[in-house]
Amino acid sequence: MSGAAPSEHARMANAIRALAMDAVEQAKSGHPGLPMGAADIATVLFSRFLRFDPSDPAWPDRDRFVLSAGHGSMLIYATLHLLGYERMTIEEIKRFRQFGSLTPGHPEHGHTPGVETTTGPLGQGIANAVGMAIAERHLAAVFGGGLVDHFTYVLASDGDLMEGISQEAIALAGHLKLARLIVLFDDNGISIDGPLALADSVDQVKRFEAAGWAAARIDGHDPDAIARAIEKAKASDRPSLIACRTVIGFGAPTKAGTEKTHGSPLGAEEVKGARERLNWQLPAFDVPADVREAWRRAGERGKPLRDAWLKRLAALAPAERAEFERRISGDLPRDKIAAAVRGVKEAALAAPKEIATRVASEHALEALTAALPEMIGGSGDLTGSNNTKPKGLPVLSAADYGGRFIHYGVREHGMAAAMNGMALHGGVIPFSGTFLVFSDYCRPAIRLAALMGQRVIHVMTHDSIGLGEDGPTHQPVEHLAALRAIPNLLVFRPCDAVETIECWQLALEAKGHPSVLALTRQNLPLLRTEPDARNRCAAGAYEIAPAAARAQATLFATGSEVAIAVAAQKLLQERGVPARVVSVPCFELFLALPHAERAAIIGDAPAKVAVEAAVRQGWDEIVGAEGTFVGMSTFGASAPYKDLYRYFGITAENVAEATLSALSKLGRG
Ligand SMILES: Cc1ncc(C[n+]2csc(CCOP(=O)(O)OP(=O)(O)O)c2C)c(N)n1
Repeated sequence: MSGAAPSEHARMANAIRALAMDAVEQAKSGHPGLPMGAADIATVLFSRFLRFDPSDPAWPDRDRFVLSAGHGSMLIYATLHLLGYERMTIEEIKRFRQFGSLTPGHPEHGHTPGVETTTGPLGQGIANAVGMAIAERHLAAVFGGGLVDHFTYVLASDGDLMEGISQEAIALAGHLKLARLIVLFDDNGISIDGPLALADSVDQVKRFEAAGWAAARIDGHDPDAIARAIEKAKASDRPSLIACRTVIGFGAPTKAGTEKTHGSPLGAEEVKGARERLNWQLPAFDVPADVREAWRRAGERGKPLRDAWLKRLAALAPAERAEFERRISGDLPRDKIAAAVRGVKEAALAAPKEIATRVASEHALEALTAALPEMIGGSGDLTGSNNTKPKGLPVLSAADYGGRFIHYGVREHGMAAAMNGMALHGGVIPFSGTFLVFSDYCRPAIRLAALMGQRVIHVMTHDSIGLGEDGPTHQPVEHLAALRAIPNLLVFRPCDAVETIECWQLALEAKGHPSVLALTRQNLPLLRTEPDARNRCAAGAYEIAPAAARAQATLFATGSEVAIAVAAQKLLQERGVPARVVSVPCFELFLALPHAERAAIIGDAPAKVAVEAAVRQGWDEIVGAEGTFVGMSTFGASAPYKDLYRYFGITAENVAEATLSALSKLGRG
């Protein structure tokens, strides 16, 4: 691979530096230090190694580049502009950080063509990249190296590597021997507070080596050293760290090498001085023709590679090609899903049993993973508890990337972020498991999945005090409310085996949404005993048990509490009070219904009572501020679960009493 002549390289890198300084100056906010310091790394990577084609930013076999230090976003915007990504015009660079521009503060996936993922919260990007590298190896195993054969590169900062999530990601990548993952560490020894030495003294090279990586230390301003290190990393049989020693704010006359360049404009004087030092005596946003030409050539390197790839795709047998294209598009084989759902429902009805919804989920997964080869499961070391490994699903390992179940280890945050990376890569639908209470450990990644509209499916079992003896550290009470607070996330809590398969279907079909399936440890009766081809959960809420006569009360419940509400309905009927029961498997779908449909489901019975073994927050939207709530207001306790339900008053008797008392307050008792 022939490198650019040093002077050309320097001018190409300086173009990134100048655009970054100018854009931050114009926006009066942003981070010039990282783009200026890492410009040499980006120039070598993008002009000599990275495989991409600006005319088709989504080409499936492109190399992935994740700017894990997302605050340095001007690095990627400047680079995309120089490479000729059509929509990344100089006007967009000038509109850095302005509303509606393609150049937001931190690059979000789906916003800017050529940007693979958002990485605002440090550490997420490197963990996303692990998921991308997993997806790449898996699809290569399934479809062959002729179709899938690319690298995943990451530019990570000190902050990324200080975050705990990076340890989970690094350990997983080392274990899985993801040799096509190459992390370029912007080793500038500076973070916001000042020198890194204030807070950190880790030897990153040793740390990565300990996790099974190849690791090297180089001068991050020496293009040949960078190129040699990347070449070596590409040939390694392990993932690689290249610690590139750089100077933050390279070129700034008085501020380079200090935290002053990290996150604020350099100021007119400093920019002027930097232009002199870099020998870049041009007006703001100006790039000379020869430098533009060199970058344009770099941008054209990928076209023949993509053309050759398209030929290989075209030469495939039609069925294989169609399947590859379907999987990359993320479209589901609707008829296969429908048949799987039908089969699971019929089996549940044919032999009604009391089973936990986590077990019902395993039954659902047996059928769904058979129908959808793109589903890749996993668990954070709770496989037997989460029931996310249906029989026969082979393990994905360093020895067999074609497997479809990942033992993520006790690394919930890294798992959730890797799942985001897998979804972002495309061609796979990741699902995985942990306990609902540990959704807190996944939350930053779930939030980003929601922000980026990625279809990842989290099976979260042991979803209430119903888990019993493990006690309050393991018993979620506020988690449903906290998850429901995340925009664009679907939180499902099915009440029986039929609702469980329906919720699975909805989660899979929700292409632009992540989902959480909150499932029980304890057994529940089958409540949906009538054959029904409809997916009733699709409305988010529906009447599961009508009143015997004009309803005096509506009992709303989710998951394990629906059976309790149905038992309360009987008690109320015995007391001459007809009540209806509405199951609410998904708030978000319900609240998205048109007002009239929602009002019809809520109904006009005078008493509205919600039952959920969790805190009340969120329920007022359904039962109103004056409505009644039977649930939790404290942490749980350690005891057999039936004792806990009795102790906390989440029983049919108590629901019936609460309903009668609500009616009497309304003057109807
Ligand atoms: C999870 C998280 N915590 C805090 C921040 C705020 N933040 C942005 S950059 C940064 C650290 C900057 O140091 P470094 O990562 O070395 O970047 P550099 O100064 O080299 O640009 C911090 C704390 C963040 N973006 N994400």
